Amino acid sequence: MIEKTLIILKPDAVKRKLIGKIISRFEMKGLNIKELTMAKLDSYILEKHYEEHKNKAFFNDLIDFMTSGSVILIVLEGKNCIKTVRKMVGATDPFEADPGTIRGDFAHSLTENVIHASDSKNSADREIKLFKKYF
Ligand code: FUP
Repeated sequence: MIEKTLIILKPDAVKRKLIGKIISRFEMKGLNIKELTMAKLDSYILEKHYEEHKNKAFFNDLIDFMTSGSVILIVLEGKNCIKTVRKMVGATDPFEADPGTIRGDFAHSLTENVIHASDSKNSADREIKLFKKYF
């Protein structure tokens, strides 16, 4: 099934000049870039984006990190795109993420873990709508 998913290349990826390498992986996999923009996100939209984590101890650190610099927002499209991209991204904790995955290869912090990718069709639909104003 052809699907769309939302990717955020986080402030650490931009600061560490990793965005080209990461985007290149999606291109090599044959996924299509439907939208791509650089933006500085505010805490209002991020609190909505991460609302499932509102009561977690790491929530404030996560919002501070995500507002600490520019991000790249991308809508990718392709066959079984949501599951494929999640596999390419790897586990949330970079020390659990397999080598060959984006987090496994590039991330070394649980909060500053380089990339976000929608985890289901419902999340993808919700997140693409939430960030639509930036495209
Ligand atoms: P993921 O879907 O892999 O991005 O992971 P989650 O939705 O579980 O978590 C969202 C973000 O919260 C992660 F990318 C990093 C951050 N996080 C922490 O900082 N500490 C934790 O213990 C768990 C997640």
